[in-house]
Amino acid sequence: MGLRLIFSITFTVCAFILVFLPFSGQTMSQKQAMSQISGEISVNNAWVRYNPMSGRSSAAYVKIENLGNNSVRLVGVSAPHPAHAMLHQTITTDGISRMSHLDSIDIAAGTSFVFEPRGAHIMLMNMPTDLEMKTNLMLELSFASGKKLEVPFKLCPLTASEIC
Ligand SMILES: [Cu+2]
Repeated sequence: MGLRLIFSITFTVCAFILVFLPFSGQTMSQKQAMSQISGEISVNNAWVRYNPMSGRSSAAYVKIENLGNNSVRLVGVSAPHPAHAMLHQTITTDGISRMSHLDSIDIAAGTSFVFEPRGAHIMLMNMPTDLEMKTNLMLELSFASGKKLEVPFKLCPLTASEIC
């Protein structure tokens, strides 16, 4: 009886390790691949809702985390030629959404700012129409301190509501 119980516990533990370890390992490496840390700034989930159709405008989203003790100010984003990028906010009043330009974004110490669909976004204009899906678009984030951070943004389809 006692031996059976020990065997059963051992089996359960082994099964648990076999079943869950590969998955937790995979999740960790995926998270690491998506996260980029430079000094006090951590960047996660950088992606573009890529619109290769007419108009050539797309939007980029990212989470920027300030791990430091001082506030940081994002003052601009630049995109590779011929595209150009702007900081935008979507404001919905009485059911009507419109976009407004943001000059800068302050991120207080220990907090994060999230660019996401229906909220703040990095507006991309004059985008090339022939980019390969799931490749990366390199955007450069500029901060008031003079720091510049080059970040790979994954190209995702128009239907995506989060990183693909
Ligand atoms: Cu916009």
